Amino acid sequence: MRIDVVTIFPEYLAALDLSLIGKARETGLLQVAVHDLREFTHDRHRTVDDSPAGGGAGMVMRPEPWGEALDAVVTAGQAAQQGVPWLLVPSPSGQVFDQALAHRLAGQPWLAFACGRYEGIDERVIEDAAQRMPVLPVSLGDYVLNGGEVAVLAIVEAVARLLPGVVGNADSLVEESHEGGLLEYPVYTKPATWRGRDVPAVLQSGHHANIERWRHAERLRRTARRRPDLLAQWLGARDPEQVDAADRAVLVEEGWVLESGRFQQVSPPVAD
Ligand code: JFT
Repeated sequence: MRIDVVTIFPEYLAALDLSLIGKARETGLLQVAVHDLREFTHDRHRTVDDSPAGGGAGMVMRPEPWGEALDAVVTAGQAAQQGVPWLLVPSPSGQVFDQALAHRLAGQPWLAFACGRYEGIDERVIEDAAQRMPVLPVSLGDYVLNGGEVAVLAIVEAVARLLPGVVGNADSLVEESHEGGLLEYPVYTKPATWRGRDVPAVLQSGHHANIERWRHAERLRRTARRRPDLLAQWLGARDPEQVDAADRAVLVEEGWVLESGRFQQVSPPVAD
């Protein structure tokens, strides 16, 4: 996969040299090129911003450097790739990035990212790019960042680890994909007792069926406590009769009961 990133803070993307992503780049599974937007300015101050049309607070990124930068990315990439990249534009107003989108992106040969700052990028840049390539405005989540760079780091990491050969242990990905819709179970390692706290006895029993049952129950418990939105989705995908007695017991412990054919939360979950 090829990834191009345009930013006014290329040093911010230095983290992509490290760890699994750095390794994937060394082995050629991933090609990453980071471009400094200011290289596409022509004035002595290398200006990338100007005041907002119509007035208002802050500054907006001017379209001309963006137009030239994205033209250069497409032209340079086309030597090696056929076609055009998908252009991802981090934005507080984008579709929220999730694992399903990570999987779709992992199936693409070429991604480009336009990292803005200030109040955002002149909208005509997005409209113009969309005439030549698929453009996806994406948000990392419902909180406020100062620009797109952190979103790019997160998205590139989420996508790269799905590429065959990038995550060393293929079992990790298989395990994650199964039992979709619930949070992860808690994990422990040695020593068996630490500061008076024991690793749960079942995990030391060697009884694999009991371990699987316990882990599933803990996933359900955590999801009920921390993510009632995910639990509602998980329950929505099953008939109440498909929820077995052990799962029902966990749900009741966490304040969910079967009432008029539906599981409902009856008491707020206790703090964890
Ligand atoms: C914030 C952002 C994401 C994501 C891109 C650009 C400028 C600053 C800003 C903040 C609030 C309102 C502009 C960005 C994000 C997220 C992404 C930009 N800003 N307007 N904030 N929060 N989850 N992705 Cl360009």
